[in-house]
Amino acid sequence: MGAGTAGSHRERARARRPSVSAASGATAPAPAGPLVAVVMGSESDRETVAPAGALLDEFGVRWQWRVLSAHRTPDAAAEFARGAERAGIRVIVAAAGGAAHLPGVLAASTALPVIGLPIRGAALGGLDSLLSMVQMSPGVPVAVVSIDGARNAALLAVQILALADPPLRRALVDFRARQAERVLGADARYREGEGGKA
Ligand code: AIR
Repeated sequence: MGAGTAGSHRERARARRPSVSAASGATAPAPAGPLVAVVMGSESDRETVAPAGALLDEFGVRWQWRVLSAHRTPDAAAEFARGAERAGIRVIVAAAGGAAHLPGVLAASTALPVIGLPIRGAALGGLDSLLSMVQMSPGVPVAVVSIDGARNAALLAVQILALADPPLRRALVDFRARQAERVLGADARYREGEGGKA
């Protein structure tokens, strides 16, 4: 599981927010399990998918790696999906290349949101993976991000979690504001004719 980076937005927010049991008023231990599962079809996907974990760490979101293949380990993939919600998982990011049926296979066995992350392969540039994920059967959606879009997959997972987590939502708003500041800062430098020097 990816540990939260010390000093992340989320950790600061968590530190400000003691977990209190409504019944007793006693401080309860924070739940320790992962909220996001980052599943890849093969270990060979790891380098492309790693930025998703880094982004989740940045927000202090607990997550876990899994390696499960829709074709090579179909039973284990379905079993994982069936038990994910009970295990405390709230969002699944599923990355695979080629004939990438992993997100669909997982989505078929859980009501949790599944985010498909298409992986660029040597033969067809990732379009094969994208198209394998995106045209899901009506009734069983998969939210698909761009080819190799690991950070966006993780950000979408954070946005889903943030719906029920005000500190995480504030961290997201900060993230967007800092992102906008960087662009506006670059724009200002270019307007002043100093873009090339930055
Ligand atoms: N894959 C594995 N099982 C089903 C699929 N679609 C994908 C992996 C990887 C690609 O096949 O997600 O992107 C090649 O896997 P490998 O293990 O041969 O390198």
